Amino acid sequence: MNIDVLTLFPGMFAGPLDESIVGRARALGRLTLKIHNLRDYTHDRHRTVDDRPFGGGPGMLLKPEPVFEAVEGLVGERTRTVLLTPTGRKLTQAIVRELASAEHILLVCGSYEGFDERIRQALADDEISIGDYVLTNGALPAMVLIDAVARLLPGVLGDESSSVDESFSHGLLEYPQYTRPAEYRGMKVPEVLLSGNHAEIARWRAEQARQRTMECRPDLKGPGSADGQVSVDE
Ligand code: 4FV
Repeated sequence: MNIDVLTLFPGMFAGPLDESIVGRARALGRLTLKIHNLRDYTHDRHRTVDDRPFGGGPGMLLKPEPVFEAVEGLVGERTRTVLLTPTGRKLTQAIVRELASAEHILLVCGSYEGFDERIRQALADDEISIGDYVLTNGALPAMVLIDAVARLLPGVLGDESSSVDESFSHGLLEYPQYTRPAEYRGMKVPEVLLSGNHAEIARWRAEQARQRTMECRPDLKGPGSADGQVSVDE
């Protein structure tokens, strides 16, 4: 997958996307990432990218010209142009899976009070928000999206199955997990997990996932079924 990012803060991308799983995805050639500075698409001495809103109001807006020039120079046949903006659809694992199947994604980071509306109308294939809060610019949302997508790319996660049976993959939170030691400061690992009885373990895990989801995230209704039951062999 190829990802291009259009931002006013290219320096913010140095570091978080060079390490760990995203770093490995790039090293493996599963992901190519290019960061573009929006100011490189201006032609005036002050490299102007923003201006005051018509009709008055606080703050500044991203002007259309540099963004149009940049996007039109970066999009291809199969590009999905995504605006990062608080007015976008809320990012979920389902949307991440959707984006992970794209060939080329162009991420356009917001800045100032936001985009001139014509950018949204004419250039956006998609608008995504990472949550209902206001950030200083769209760089962190872009990095969040890149991280979430990169780990779903084939061959990136050591064990593909780890992205199959995790939180939100069945619309449920993940079941509790334990590793050695079997007892720590008097806290014991549930017997069923030491039993080797895989059917029992799967039943326990399904029940725990359901309970935890009902307690912590009742807004998550589980895998499409009305009662939220997870069949053990899933
Ligand atoms: C944001 C979000 C976000 C709004 C004003 C950047 C800021 C400035 N983007 N999910 N939440 N963007 O807060 O995606 O343009």
